[in-house]
Amino acid sequence: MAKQVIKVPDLGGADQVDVIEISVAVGDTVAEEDALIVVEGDKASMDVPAPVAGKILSISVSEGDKVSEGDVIGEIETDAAGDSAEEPAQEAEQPAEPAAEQPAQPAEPQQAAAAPAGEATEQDIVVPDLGGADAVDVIEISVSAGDEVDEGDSLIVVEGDKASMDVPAPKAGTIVSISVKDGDKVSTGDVIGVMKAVSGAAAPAQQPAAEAAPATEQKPATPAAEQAAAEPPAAPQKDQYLERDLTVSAEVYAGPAVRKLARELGVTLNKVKPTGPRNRVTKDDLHAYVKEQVKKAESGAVGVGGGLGIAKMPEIDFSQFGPVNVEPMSKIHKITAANMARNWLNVPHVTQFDDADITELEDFRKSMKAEAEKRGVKLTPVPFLLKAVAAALRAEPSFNVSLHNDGEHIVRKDYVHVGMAVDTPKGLMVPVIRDVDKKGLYDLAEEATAMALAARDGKLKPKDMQGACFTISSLGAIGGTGFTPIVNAPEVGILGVSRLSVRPEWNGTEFVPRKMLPLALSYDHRAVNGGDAGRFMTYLVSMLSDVRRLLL
Ligand code: CAO
Repeated sequence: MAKQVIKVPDLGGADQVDVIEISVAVGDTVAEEDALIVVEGDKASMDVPAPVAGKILSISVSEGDKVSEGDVIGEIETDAAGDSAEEPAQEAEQPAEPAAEQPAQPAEPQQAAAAPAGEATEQDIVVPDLGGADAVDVIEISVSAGDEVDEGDSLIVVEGDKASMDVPAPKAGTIVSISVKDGDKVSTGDVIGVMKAVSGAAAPAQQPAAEAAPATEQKPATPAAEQAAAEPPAAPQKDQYLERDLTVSAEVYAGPAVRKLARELGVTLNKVKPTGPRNRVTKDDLHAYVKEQVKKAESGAVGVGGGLGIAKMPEIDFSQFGPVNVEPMSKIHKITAANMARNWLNVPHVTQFDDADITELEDFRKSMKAEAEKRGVKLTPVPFLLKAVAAALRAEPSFNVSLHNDGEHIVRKDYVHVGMAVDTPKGLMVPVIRDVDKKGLYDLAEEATAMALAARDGKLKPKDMQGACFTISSLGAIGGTGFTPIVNAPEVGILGVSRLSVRPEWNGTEFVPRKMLPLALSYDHRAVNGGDAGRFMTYLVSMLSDVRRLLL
């Protein structure tokens, strides 16, 4: 065992950077390179990594302190034998960051030729010297085309494994274009956009080498934290982080370790309330946010800001009430359960009811039954329903849509594929009959029977159950006077069909017995409004009530 002091590594000559996060506590065991504290200069933040693996004996700085290269920030106990207790081991003074993680100042001299003061010249914006590293992540785009920027303003933020930094505007001017996006990878010298720079006496087009801070002038593996110190002070010094937090609420400031943890936890950083210096999100903020979400979910509390916050079902031992047998659910049953819950919770349902007078349709169907059987086809009401639904989807295309995932578009479909719910011993399956609007009654009858058989025999392929625009769920053969079906999203409508009954209907002079088919149309009220639903249902009923129109 040996004790070793931990010192702030090479900060590229910069002084007095802020300690913005303490990532470990006394007693913690850390691996070599684990983040111990996070420091931040004006334009970059970096982790100070553990120089060796070991146990943290002390941390002598606090959040908000200022530190410089060589400052002692704590002590670590290592397994290595023979190290002096007083002298820091070699590693403690080594530059902390591998080159890949230390984006530095622009190494590229500015490309534009010197121009008279005040004249605008277009120039490429290039990724500055990343210390030889390749492919760091673009994690933020801070400007867009047309924005006016001051020299040194952040244009994009890039992040390596342990440090993030702003890529600053090489000059004051106007952004013409930014050619990278969040998630792209960039390397030194990559062009990330074009700007119109305003040349002036104070900012010559060709920066002097000392100001450009080319890679060759830097100490090897210079940490990112204080790269900005080498920059010429352009616009009045301002706190970019604070300013951007106030103006662009979507932007979040956090150290690389916090960003990494947020990614691991699946937390969107801009939902977390920052409590760190300069409104930065700390690890504690992340933990507090996750704890709060878990608590909300468990208590069932519905937050003002949204979230379903559904209370968990209590665990019940049913055997205390009588004998029970616990069986595994089939795969289909589990998938159906998950889909139903998802659709029920996500889709604001409305169900509209009506009865179709199918007396004539039934007379026609019965008259055709024998002929159909000769052709090997069973003519039930389902093929007629398929045909009527297809006609209604063409006549009232407001139902032949899906909501786009981006929440800003509607997908209108120019095909008519209809799903048919089939009750099978293993659970509910919904095969899809394609191009229903182009098929005749016999074809539909044949296909519906074949699909129902395949479903019951477990022979449907995944593609047989994809692509429906609308679903029919017929419980007519089973019974019931009505039910409210759940929309099979991303479809926006489903027709529930119940058992027909013979009822006295008033024809204007007398009551006559009519065969009435109860229909229930559930729809997603985000995509379809009541008027559209009313028209769709009325059209559907008129088609089913007038078999001649249906067969046209
Ligand atoms: N009213 C009265 N009788 C009806 C009817 C209705 N609405 N619909 C069908 N029938 C009759 C048929 O005409 C047939 O009688 P005949 O043999 O005398 O002609 C009989 O009921 C049996 O029909 P079927 O079940 O063989 O065929 P189908 O075309 O009516 O239905 C299918 C096919 C696949 C839709 C059906 O078998 C099925 O699985 N339905 C259940 C769907 C379901 O589970 N929905 C709920 C989903 S949400 O949980």
